[in-house]
Amino acid sequence: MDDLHGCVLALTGGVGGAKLALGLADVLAPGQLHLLVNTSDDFEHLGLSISPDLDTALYTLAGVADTTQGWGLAGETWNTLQALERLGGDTWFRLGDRDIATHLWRTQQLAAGRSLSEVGAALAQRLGVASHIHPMTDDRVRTVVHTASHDLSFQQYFVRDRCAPAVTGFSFEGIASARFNSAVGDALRAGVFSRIVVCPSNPYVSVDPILQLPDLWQALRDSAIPVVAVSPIVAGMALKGPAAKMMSELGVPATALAVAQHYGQRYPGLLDCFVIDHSDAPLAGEIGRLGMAVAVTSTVMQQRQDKRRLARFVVREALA
Ligand code: FO1
Repeated sequence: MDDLHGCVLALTGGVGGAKLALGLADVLAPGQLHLLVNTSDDFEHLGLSISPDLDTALYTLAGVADTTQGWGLAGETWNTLQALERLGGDTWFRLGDRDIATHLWRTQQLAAGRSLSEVGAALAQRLGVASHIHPMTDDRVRTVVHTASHDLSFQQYFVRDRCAPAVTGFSFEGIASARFNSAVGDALRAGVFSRIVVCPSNPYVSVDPILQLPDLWQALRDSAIPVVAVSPIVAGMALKGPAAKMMSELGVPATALAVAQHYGQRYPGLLDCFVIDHSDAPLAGEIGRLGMAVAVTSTVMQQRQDKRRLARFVVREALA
């Protein structure tokens, strides 16, 4: 177990980021990991308030996630969805029987006036998770996916349409008036964190909505805490999900260099170190010229030991 003399704040989206989050939870002392999780994929469906990325983090750290698909619960059954299908209801978003309990409970608690943070903390406590899982905001922010012909909500694009439409851009409805998570703001000011990690999540639809919350990236930059980001693109392919496809549709080469340029241009001075895979080592010189340190290691996380090894690397060796 690594005693860093401080906590780690990790910014994450869904399945790809949760892998490194699990490695970080494994190598840090209990309670030392704080996750700041994207909530712009959240949506209301069948009358339920669904927070996919918060639940992916929660289930992964609780050791109850379906590790094959990356989201939802292991050993899930689908009776409710099958019954709904017979009724002619909407079944494109697959909600398992036990997962539905989480959404029912969250929906009820939010309707009773509790915040997303309070509900998340209670869920984490009940599932025995020692890490702190913070929604990026308690306010409503929703990703809008733009295509040449129409706009889509994120889950319509991602799940219903299986990322098939070519994207032309993204916007985050509600972001201008959203306030970033106050517990994370307090912890930043109190000097609780010794390292900030940007997980290998999708830069456009997972990390951008977090960093574009008013004042957040500037607060992280000005904190003087080292910020280390892991590239979600390895050898021209996304570790998980549609990041590489999105990049080529946006006219950006699907490379680790382009991800570093994206972060460098949008959030100047934020990243102290960019971690890339051995297969992308030839890009190190050009990334370094963007004004950040570059660290090269194995970033593909298949086994639990890969997650722990990368976690140790980002908290200990990168920037050492
Ligand atoms: N992803 C899918 O690809 N198909 C699904 O039917 C689906 C259902 C689902 C239910 C609950 C939940 O918490 C997550 C779910 N996800 C599903 C994952 C989710 O849509 C994405 O992983 C994230 O929004 C992207 O970060």
